[in-house]
Amino acid sequence: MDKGRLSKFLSLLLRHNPQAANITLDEHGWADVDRLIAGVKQTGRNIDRDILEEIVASDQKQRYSFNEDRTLIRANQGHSVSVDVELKEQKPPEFLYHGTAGRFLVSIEREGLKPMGRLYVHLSKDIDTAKQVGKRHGIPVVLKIYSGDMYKTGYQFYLSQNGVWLTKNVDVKFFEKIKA
Ligand code: HQG
Repeated sequence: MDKGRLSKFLSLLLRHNPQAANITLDEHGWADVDRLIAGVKQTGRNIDRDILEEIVASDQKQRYSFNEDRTLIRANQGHSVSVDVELKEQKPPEFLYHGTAGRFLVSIEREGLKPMGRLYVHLSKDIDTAKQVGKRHGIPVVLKIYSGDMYKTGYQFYLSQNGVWLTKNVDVKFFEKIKA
């Protein structure tokens, strides 16, 4: 199996559905590496410690981390299951960006940005990254987020291990659609 597909399966297990390989995540989102490897093997996929290490090291978005002694692994962000990955609360830059698809705009302009299936709304620090995120859903649209103003009014922001900005929701008054 190619590493891209195996990495997608890891995302599924470590963010959304650990049961798919019969494993569990602890309250901080960690899975036991040996159990993960055994569980993935049981699904008929080819994996071992070296393959796993390579996927983690070469992942373009640095989606996964090991703990210090490399016995545990977790996804850095993107979860739908309720885990606390010990995100650091941080003051955001004045502006952040959210990439979405044109077909969601009517709803977003009515309700604001919501986490939908995940625990947080995902925001990017630059327009290009946001555009790539939006493309995953259709014709990309980029929203400029007034994160500085949000922060001043008490919204909390978190920066994940791999550079994704997260917040619980974004009210309609804190974004505008931009040409990207
Ligand atoms: C949209 C990838 C209707 C939202 C990326 C988005 C990211 C609404 C979609 C990470 C809405 C949710 C997350 C509302 C928000 N009405 N639609 N009120 N509020 N939406 O995939 O941000 O490759 O859960 O705009 O790089 O696209 O997985 O979130 O289009 O960081 O590591 O609902 O996933 O990383 O879609 O992507 P998603 P996302 P990975």
